[in-house]
Amino acid sequence: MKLTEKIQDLNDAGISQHRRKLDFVAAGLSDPEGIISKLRKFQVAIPSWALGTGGTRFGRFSGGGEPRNLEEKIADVGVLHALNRSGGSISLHIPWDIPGNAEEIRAHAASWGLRFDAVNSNTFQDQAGQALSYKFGSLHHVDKSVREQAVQHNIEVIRQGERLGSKALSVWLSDGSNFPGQLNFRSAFENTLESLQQIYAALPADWQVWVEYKPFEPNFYSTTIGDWGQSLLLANKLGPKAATLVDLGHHLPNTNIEQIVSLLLMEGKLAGFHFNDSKYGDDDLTVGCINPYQLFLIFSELVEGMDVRKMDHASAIGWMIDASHNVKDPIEDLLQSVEAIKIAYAQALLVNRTELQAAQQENDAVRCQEILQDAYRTDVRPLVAEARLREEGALDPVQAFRKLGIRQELIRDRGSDTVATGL
Ligand SMILES: [Mn+2]
Repeated sequence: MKLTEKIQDLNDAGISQHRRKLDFVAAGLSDPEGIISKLRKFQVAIPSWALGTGGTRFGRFSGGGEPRNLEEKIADVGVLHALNRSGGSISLHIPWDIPGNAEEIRAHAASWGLRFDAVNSNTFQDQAGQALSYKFGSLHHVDKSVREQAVQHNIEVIRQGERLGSKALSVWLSDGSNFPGQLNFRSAFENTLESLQQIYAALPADWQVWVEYKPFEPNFYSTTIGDWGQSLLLANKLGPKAATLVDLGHHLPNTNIEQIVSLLLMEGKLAGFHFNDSKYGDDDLTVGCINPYQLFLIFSELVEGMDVRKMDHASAIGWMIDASHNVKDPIEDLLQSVEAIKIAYAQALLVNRTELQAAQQENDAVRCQEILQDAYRTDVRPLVAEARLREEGALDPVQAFRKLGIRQELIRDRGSDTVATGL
């Protein structure tokens, strides 16, 4: 029996209870069908590097059945997408993933209903056979020949991405310094800009470059693209095909990320998102596991800002997960992350914008909070489930993954001691 048929069989058992919950929630909403139809279209890209059990710098404990190559990573995303119908694309990291025959890889992905999202370059570690080292950075390096090597790598990633049907290059640099005085900040920035300009010049007409920022780690004194201001400065100097990528974990504690999002949208410079959650730093925890209210507030700004600019929620911005952890089954973790994103999105769609605007005009802070929290405290899970059911996904994706014994099957096929590449 095919996976989709097995999923439908499982759904039958819970369908009447689901209908009762849905009817109850829908009765209190003005346009439940409008929300369901938006949820059906909303897709989140799955990173190839999150399909194996993650590690820490202290160790790594494999759960077994991990993908051994790109084809198996694609198959894992395919299973996830069959279950939740919301993970319809995959984001590759090069050279962790080297697409051999691009035509075959593309066809393989298409057979699972998947396409390729942004491709990610990697100049934060040295690769075997590489002529020059990135020990002291890449695009910002004091030595022009190191910068040139890093530029060439990024251009090669664009070429690989073109063959796969991607439309964006995502650049995250670990470039920075560990000690005061180690680096001339201005030269580092200017070198980075010049390098990015060369990469920008190699972009195909319909491509974008997404510039990611991060305040610290692996460098602990300065990071050359350390915050959204530095990223936006670069994106503005580069031109219309460059924009800022926001990774939720790449902020100092308690940063008001929703405000950053609002202003980047205003400037037309929000490229997309790397979703995860964190308590202390770049923890890469499951989306929504620590601070779901913050996630809702971010989505509330996203929906408001995109609606003002008449942007299509599903396609105008790159939605991606960037998380990895060391104790959960990677597929279950990703299913939880996608679910958290869709819940926050649905809640944000419920915010009564007209009333909020009126309350803001009247400086009625109490009313503003009531309006936001009224949306946040609505149980939208039946709407998310209904959207998934109409796309022939599972009523409860994590339960279906377990009941169908998918991990056990993968361990049988791939072995219990496989280690996914790239982590
Ligand atoms: Mn990221």
